[in-house]
Amino acid sequence: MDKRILGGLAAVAILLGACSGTTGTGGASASQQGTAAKADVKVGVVISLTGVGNVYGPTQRNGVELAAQRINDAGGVNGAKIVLVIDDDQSTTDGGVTAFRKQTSQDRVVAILGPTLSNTAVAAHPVAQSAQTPAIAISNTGDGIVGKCDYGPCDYIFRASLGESTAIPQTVSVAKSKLNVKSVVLMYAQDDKFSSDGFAIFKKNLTSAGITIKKEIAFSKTDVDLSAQVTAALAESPDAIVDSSLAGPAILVLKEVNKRKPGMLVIGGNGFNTPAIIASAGAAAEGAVSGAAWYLGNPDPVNKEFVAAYKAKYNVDPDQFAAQSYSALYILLDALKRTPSVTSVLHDKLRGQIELTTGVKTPLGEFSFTSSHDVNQKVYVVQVKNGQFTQIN
Ligand code: 1QQ
Repeated sequence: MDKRILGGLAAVAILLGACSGTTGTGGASASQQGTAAKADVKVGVVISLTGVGNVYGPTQRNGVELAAQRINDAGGVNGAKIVLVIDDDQSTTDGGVTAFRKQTSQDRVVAILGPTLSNTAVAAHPVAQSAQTPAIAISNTGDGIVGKCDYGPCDYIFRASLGESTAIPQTVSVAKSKLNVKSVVLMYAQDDKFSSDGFAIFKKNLTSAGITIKKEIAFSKTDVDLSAQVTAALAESPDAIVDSSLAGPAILVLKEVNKRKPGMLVIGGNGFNTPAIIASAGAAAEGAVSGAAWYLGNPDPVNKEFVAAYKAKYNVDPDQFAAQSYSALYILLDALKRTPSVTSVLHDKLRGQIELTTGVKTPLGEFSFTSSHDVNQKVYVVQVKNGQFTQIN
């Protein structure tokens, strides 16, 4: 056995002692045995604090830090403190891979929450998979994130974020039945996995709903001017414009549409579910529709309590991304508490316990995973009304 593996097993043994409350053996030093303070439980968080995803990462950090604080105040993981290791994935595949490598091999975290974008996840998750470290996707809504993954086995990967293949059919159904949409122009960023997956899912569902797609218009996630594309879309006189993109392009589309045809319905995907859209596009965001995993006004007591705690700490309302990262740490906590004291590899046992998650109370609702490690939850179709995401389904 090489030194790295031995070192890793020693760390695992210390951690198992810490998690289970039993006396450590083997690699545990005297100070970590008996009644001495339990070793910290390191949890990795890899999120977009810079780059095109930087409207999502900062509230993810707020959400997970609030959860860690509250969990530790309530006794942590059976008495052991959770310590977050937060790294910026820079919204890039390289940034995500680097952060996942660091956290699995250097920090030796028990699990990783993240990365922020689907585009990054399909590059970074294989790192967690080969290190046999569970990863929970907190905002990856594209296809192939869990279950069947293009890169090979992904049985260490879980998803606590509502996928577009579940959300978009509901959005399309509301567009047809409540908003009377009969024709659309479908716009999308072709160089971002989330955006192009969303495009394909919208296309399939619009077609099967009998809604005419008058034109498809591709652009780049880094475009800074979409006036020509929006002009071309409006020339088709559709009932609505569908835009599958991250927040940056979505804000451009909303502003251009509002300039040329105020009141025109714009429908989007998860990229729209940030208040940054409303803050940046202002009145141009009014009426925008998207499928969401969460909304602020959900009167469920667990959600109300979360919203109040978040507001007390940060002096601003949470968003869906904060709710998802907060929920994911509680889901992980539940599994960590149940991870038994054993002498085999902790990560494997932890993965098994994450699979058994059931009825964890979170702001997303009572949480469990499907057999393919996907989220099992309600879809909220929301519309921006008076500057607030309001449920319309
Ligand atoms: C993804 C997303 C983004 C829009 C938000 C983080 O859902 O990349 O999958």
